[in-house]
Amino acid sequence: MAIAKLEGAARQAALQSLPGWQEATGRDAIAKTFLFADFNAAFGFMTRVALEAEKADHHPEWFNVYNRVEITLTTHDANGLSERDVKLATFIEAAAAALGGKGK
Ligand code: H2B
Repeated sequence: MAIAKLEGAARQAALQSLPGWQEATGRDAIAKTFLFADFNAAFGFMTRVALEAEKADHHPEWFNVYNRVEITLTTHDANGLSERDVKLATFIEAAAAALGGKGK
């Protein structure tokens, strides 16, 4: 299913509302790394994000080592960034804050 790419002023506004998220190099995606106190907190965070991702049918690309979670968001069905990534990133920000995560 085709989904609209996020472009122009709407894209700039969305990115400004997401502190610490960087445009990925070489692809149309955004990325952020979070650090937690320990694995328990990191995995608790990932669990919250996983349940939300499944509910929204929009899933992160991510990598975890102990207390670090590296996340990349893009919309495969748009071949780039879409409003769905902004929505998930906004949820991720709240979940990270709730679990004491800090952007790296
Ligand atoms: N996640 C992401 N990040 N992008 C997508 O385009 C996407 C997804 N599409 N999760 C969904 C699943 C799609 O493949 C299923 C069939 O709805």
